[in-house]
This record gives sequence, structure tokens and C-alpha cells, in this order.
Amino acid sequence: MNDYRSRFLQLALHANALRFGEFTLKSGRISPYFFNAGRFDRGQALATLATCYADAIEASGVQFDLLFGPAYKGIPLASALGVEFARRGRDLPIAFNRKEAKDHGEGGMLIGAPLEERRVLIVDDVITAGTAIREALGLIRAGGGEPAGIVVALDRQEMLGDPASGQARRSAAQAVAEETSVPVTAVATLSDLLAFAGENADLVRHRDQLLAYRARYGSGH
Ligand code: OMP
Repeated sequence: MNDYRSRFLQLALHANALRFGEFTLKSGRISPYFFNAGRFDRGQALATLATCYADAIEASGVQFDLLFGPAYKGIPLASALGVEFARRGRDLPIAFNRKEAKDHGEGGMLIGAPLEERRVLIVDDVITAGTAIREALGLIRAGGGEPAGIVVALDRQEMLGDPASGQARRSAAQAVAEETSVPVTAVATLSDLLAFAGENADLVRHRDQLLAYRARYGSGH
């Protein structure tokens, strides 16, 4: 497994951002694991996390010139990543949105650098069904930017739709990439987590449940 993937999974476990148990997802599916990026709640954890994102982005080769963090969880992620890229010698503009429209002061839904004529990289926490990512794509287009890529910490690699329907299994990341031509990069995927769990004594006991979940809801990639 690539260095940044295991570094990220190690960090997520250490920060309690990755937990095992029984969790109800936005989709209603009951998952044996949950990733909560809100637990990267210290400076050092965010700094290390940003190095994982930056390595994954550099490995993907995606071309962009602005970082966009969708509210709320994407905001500290894009900010920390902007600091990491500056440290690497690349000073990028950063923008994010507010969830509540503001009708006084500077007004509008967008904060930070203007999006017009920028190739925008969306920085978010996790992709399951792709709803959050699709909303962010809409915000960027509405702001005059061109979505160039999406990066998430974790791609859960779940199939869209009902597993009983018999339809071809396609993940949210694949669907978004196919329908919008915007590539999705993940620092780590469920497959990486499974490989990592196989090598980690503390996680081995969760592996069967993860495998059963993947057999039921996995996209097959
Ligand atoms: P989609 O919009 O379905 O892609 O799911 C992404 C959102 O689901 C995230 O922004 C979270 O609100 C939530 N989520 C997590 O944060 N971690 C998980 O492991 C799973 C989910 C989820 O509900 O699917």
C-alpha cells in the first residue's frame, strides 16, 4: 500500500476519526464503520492530514489552480491543504461557501478567492452516494469556476441504488467522474482500509464485518 494511504489510515485511527461499530449513514445503510473528519481537531493532526491529501493529489496528476472547501467539513481541510501546498512552494487561492445566505456585509454564499476562470479542486471528507460532492459542483459552476477535480480523504466505494435491483454496480465516484468528466481522487478507499486491516492486529477483528458490508453494498471496485 502507498505510503500516504497507510499514513492517513494510521492517523485516522489515532484521532478516532475512523470508528467501528454500527452507524446509520445519510443513505440509511447500516455501516460497520464510520469516518468522522471532525475528529481531526488538533493542529498537528490537520497538518499531517494535509500532507496525505497533498501526496494523493500530486500522485493523481490533476491540474487545478484553486482549492475549494465545501461547508462545513471541507473548510478546514481546504485551508490546511492550502498551507501545505504553500509549504511545498505552491501558493494557491482558497475559497469556501457558507450554508446560510447572508444579505448584509459582503453578502453572497462564497467566501475567499473569486472562482471566475479558475480550475477548481474540491476538497472534501468522504464520498458515499456523492450527494455532497454534486452540491459542491453546482456551487462552483454558479460561482463561475470550472470544476477540475475532487479529492476526498475516504472513498467508501459503495454502489449507487438498491443492491437487490440487479443493475450493474457503479460507485458514486465513478458516476460523478463519468457524468461530469471531473475526476475523483481519494487518499484511501474501502479496499485500502481492508488491506490495512489485514496487517493491523487491532483491526483484524473488524475485517469480516467490513468484508460482509462490501459484499452487500460495495461497488465492486
Ligand atoms: P454522500 O453525500 O452520500 O456522498 O455522503 C457524504 C456525507 O456522508 C458526508 O459529508 C457525511 O455527512 C456523511 N458520512 C460521513 O461523514 N462519514 C461516513 O463514513 C459516511 C457518511 C455517510 O453518511 O455516508
